[in-house]
Amino acid sequence: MEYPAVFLKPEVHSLAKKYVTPEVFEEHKNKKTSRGYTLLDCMQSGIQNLDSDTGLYAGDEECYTAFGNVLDNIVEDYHAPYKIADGHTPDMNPDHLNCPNPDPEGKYIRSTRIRVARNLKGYGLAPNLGKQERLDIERKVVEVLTSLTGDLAGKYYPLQGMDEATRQKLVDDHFLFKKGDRFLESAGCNKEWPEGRGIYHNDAKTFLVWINEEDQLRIISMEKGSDIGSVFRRLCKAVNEIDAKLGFQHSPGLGYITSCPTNLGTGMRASVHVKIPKAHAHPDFKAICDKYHIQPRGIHGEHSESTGEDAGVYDISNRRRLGLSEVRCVQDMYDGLMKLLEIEKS
Ligand code: ADP
Ligand code: DAR
Repeated sequence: MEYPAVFLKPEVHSLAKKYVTPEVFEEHKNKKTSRGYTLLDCMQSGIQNLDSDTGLYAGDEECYTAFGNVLDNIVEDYHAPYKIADGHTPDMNPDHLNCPNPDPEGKYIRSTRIRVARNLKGYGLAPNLGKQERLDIERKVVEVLTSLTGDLAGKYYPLQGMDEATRQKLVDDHFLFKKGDRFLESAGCNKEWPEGRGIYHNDAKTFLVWINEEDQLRIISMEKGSDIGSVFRRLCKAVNEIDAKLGFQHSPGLGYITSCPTNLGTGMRASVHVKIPKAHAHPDFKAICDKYHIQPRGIHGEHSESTGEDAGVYDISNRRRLGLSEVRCVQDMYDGLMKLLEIEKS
């Protein structure tokens, strides 16, 4: 196995390139996890997508410790200033949240969504799952979800056999994932698509679970408007019930294990879709997002732009997910959002 020559190109700026130098690659290139995954396997997305920021997906939880401190370096770079030795502390108690509704009149915020990523113990991660494993995961998770009651009660809709109009409407209405993007494609997450993939949701579509996209589970709470407390309370209730019935990959230093290092820890992304054209145009917009650990996106999923009638509406979410609790993740989003709304209004 040879060091990927594309990494020598100046336009490649990924964390994989930064920390997998030719010397580091030589040291670890022949190592394999017990599921047979190599460092080169992990780097495929960053090799095939030169614009990657991270450029690496773990094929199983051993990847995080099998290649020396390569992944530790990537994790501690993205989630700075967290140090893995410090240990990750969770907090999913909604009473600890201090997020009064920021826009009760609905002048700016269209909708709120908070999601966490989870992966079952005893399986690989999305880039390195066999077809039968994916089907087993789907069966086990659906069995637990369809036992939920109250406002979490709902139905599972497999992608296999879903008519195209229904699928597209779910995607357009921001409920369902698109077929994995080019980064996930190169990482190997889209094998045997769409078998073993699907979406569970309640009638109101305020509680949803994606199965076998980038992670085995994405547990989602969302609703129109900006009642962040309500969205977080629903998510905490659902996660506590699901965590009690399924065992998830987890470690003291990395928290919940995910395929992408950026999602480790809480696996949580708390977002609002908010109309802030003036704040976005402000010369300090990027500096303010960096200061408040905010990641701006378009509103049609990662790597999308907000155009046409959605121009000026952005997906604003917390960037950090590891080394701070779930309550803090939501507070990060909230504090950054309040600053951006202050600028928008001024
Ligand atoms: P994630 O990493 O959480 O999967 P993506 O950016 O890929 O995030 O978005 C997944 C889907 O969730 C997309 O359809 C996106 O439009 C939708 N979405 C994300 N945040 C919100 C929000 N606050 N309100 C409504 N839809 C949202
Ligand atoms: N664009 C890829 C993905 C990084 C974070 N997003 C995830 N995991 N969906 C990159 O390596 O930059």
